[in-house]
Amino acid sequence: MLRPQDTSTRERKNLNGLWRFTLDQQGEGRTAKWFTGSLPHAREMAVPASFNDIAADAAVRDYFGDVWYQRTVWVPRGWDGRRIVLHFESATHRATVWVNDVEVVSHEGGYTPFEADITDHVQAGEEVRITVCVNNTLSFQSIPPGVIEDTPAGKRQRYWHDFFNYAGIHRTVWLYATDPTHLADVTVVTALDGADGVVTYVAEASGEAETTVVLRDASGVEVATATGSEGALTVPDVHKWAPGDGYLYDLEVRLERGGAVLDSYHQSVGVRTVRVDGIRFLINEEPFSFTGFGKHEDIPVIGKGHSDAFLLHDFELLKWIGANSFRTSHYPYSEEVLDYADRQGMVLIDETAAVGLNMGLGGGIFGGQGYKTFSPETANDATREVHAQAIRELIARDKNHPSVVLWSIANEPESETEEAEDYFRPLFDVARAADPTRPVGFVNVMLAPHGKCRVSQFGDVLMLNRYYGWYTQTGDLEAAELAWEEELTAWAGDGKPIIITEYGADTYPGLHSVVAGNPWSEEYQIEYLDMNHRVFDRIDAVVGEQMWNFADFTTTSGIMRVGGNKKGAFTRDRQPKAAAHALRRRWRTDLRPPEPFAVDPNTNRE
Ligand code: BDP
Repeated sequence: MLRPQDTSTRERKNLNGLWRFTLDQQGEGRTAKWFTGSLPHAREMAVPASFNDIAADAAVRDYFGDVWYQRTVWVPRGWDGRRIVLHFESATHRATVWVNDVEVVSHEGGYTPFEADITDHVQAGEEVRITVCVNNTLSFQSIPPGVIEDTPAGKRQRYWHDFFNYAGIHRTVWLYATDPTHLADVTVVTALDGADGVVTYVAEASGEAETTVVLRDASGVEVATATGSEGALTVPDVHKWAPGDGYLYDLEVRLERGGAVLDSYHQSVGVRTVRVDGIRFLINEEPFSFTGFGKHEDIPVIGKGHSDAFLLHDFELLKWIGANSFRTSHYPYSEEVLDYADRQGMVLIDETAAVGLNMGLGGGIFGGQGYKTFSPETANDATREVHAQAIRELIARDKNHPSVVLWSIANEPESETEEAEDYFRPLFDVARAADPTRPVGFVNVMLAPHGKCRVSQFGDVLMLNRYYGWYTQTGDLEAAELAWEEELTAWAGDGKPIIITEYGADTYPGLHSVVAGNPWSEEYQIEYLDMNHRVFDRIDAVVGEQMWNFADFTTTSGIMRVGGNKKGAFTRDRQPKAAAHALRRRWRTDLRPPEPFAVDPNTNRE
């Protein structure tokens, strides 16, 4: 599926704005066919946005089940004879769409795009009604998983991931038009050959036509051309895409018939290579060391709705602090984020929404979960198929982004059991079949330490989340340092690159402590980070540190959380905690004072 764009042959109409909206508390909308007319009891709702925090109403915020969105749109008069497509960049966690009375598409998974060819159901120059039933209920067969429990107070949605289950239409909705003969997909893979770049492309078309490709550099100068639906282009003396240098070429792919251009699509291309070599992670054959964060899409009022302003501001802060990378924890982010990361030379670990597949977490002294993670009744073969599809859709969507250097197929799943090994083995194959060019891994949890984890054997890279000094050895950083170094040394023995994908301490902004070892204080967050950094610096296999989290974020409420997760280097409204300045001093090599001259006490005496 191609991302909608305006070109000489394509035209888009943005459907964002205020839609009619209603909760379907009785679950009656489908049987009552709400799509056949104006939605009952509708209020207005912003698109894109999570619906949860818009209303000042707990019944809306904590709602699970079907919600309905509806609007009308005029199909442009000039689109007669064109192929007309309705495209959703995402709807969380699943949706069914009707155009007038006709169901046109259903999609499972809250963070990847889907679309429907609606040519047969609309007329150019006429108005149509679009109705979307979005459902945010989590089950053991959804990614991420959850469960609805019957309690004396009624049904409750429960899930095992540590962020609020925001839902709705989170990203842009498009109506777009192409020629009936159109490009259906474009794939590019890049390589380096000495000073030259090689861009291999495959273009899929919907019908018979000649394919021509033109590669232009960033100033628009043509550097290579080819014909045919697949081929390779050589870029003499290539300007590589590299961390901090988001140089992009533009590949125009054209479908032509009898001299007429039927379709033209522009695919940006960053020429770079990625490879794991022993304990090193190589970008363009040079060792790369990740600095940065696990992030969230989480913004006041709009929740997981995409915001261009926050996108730009977050990247400014990432640059300010010296982050060269982040992980799209714990789901595929908006495509705007990926495009911008490409242009900014930001390096991404791209993650599926498989988070919370671990009943061992959240149990402990607060009561067991009462579920087994993997069993015929819980996460089972059907779950794995949904998970496999989530991996395929992530890779299909993001395969052409040079910023993406590593796929993360899950965050902190159960990985110490035989069932986990059986569940995950084929999923690594799914990822590698979908993209043979990038390393694949998953993020390991503290409950499956070295020697116990049975899934890390499948990864090209080890990604570890550890909270020594926070969830264990709380406040005792000396003990934490010893335990952490011991475990990390064992992992280093596996001979793979290690990226610390989470390490962090909840910190209440403004809480201070003059004595060391005082959790929740701004000082403790810095002491905690310093301890971690000492350990990382002693282990050669550690090629990355991504602190948890970039900013404070919203979670379900509970005694472990104070108005959300407070492990941010920045507050939720993006003000720096003291730790942000400390990270900046470590990561911004350009701000470090020059090393003092080594003075030989014997020769330098006056
Ligand atoms: C890890 C999870 C992350 C949590 C974090 C925490 O990967 O989603 O928010 O710990 O506890 O378990 O802060």
